[in-house]
Amino acid sequence: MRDLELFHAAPSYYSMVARLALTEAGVPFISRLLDIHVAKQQLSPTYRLLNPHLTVPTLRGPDLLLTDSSEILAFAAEQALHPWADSDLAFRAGIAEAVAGHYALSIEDLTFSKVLSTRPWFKLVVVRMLTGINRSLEHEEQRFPEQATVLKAKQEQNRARLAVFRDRPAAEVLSDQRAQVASYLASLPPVVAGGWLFGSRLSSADVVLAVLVSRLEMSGEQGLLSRPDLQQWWQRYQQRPCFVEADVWTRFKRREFVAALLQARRTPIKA
Ligand SMILES: N[C@@H](CCC(=O)N[C@@H](CS)C(=O)NCC(=O)O)C(=O)O
Repeated sequence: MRDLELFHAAPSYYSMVARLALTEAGVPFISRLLDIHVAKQQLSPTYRLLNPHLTVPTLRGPDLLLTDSSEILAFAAEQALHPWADSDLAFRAGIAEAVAGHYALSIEDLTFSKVLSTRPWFKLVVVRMLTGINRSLEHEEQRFPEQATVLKAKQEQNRARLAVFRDRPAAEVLSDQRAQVASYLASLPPVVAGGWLFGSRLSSADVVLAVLVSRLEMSGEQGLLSRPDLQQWWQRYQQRPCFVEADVWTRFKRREFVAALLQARRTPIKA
């Protein structure tokens, strides 16, 4: 497989899933950074043609276009140089369930409600930002009527975000998210010492769990990882060279955040 390009953002959760999955699978990719926070390159006309969800990550190859991290994860599992537990029929259903359970969580609600519950002034910033984005998406609809469907869908997504972050108390959203994460973690299979979630080989479920636990740690919510077997699993996962190589954030890295934004702006997206 040659010349795969990964469009991603350094601090983005689902970009980390894609980076970790591809790195663990030994699938090389060319990094194409996007500034999704300030310049909002994910909303640009060029990127809209690439990924109709207007989100990162996207994986593009000569005969390949994957526009969701779950697709990139499945692709990595198929391509893995050293087969993952996903290739074992006995584990397939369990892994699929663990991965689907992870995707049913709202990482954005968890992250933002945590930030808003500790820094209430941030609410105004989020509300203004989402309202401003929707105004410019409406404007874009006039300029690019052929892209109206994707532009309308994004506005709808932002309205749903406003309904959570503007209209619901952050503490209540956070408490819901904590309960959901706790019940997800409780549903995972017991980890045998020295092994991974599904036996002695890594799986897609380990990849998403590693990114989830990293986000819990970054949000100061690592207390949710109360199971001793999962705590040991986490200690071991962090030792994996791929975890470091994939740049999975367990804390907010301010300098890297700015450096990635600058790099993204220097390298515009090519259709
Ligand atoms: N289901 C998608 C979710 C991707 C997603 O929400 N990405 C976030 C960053 S972690 C994003 O691009 N946000 C920018 C936006 O929504 O405008 C996936 O798994 O790839």
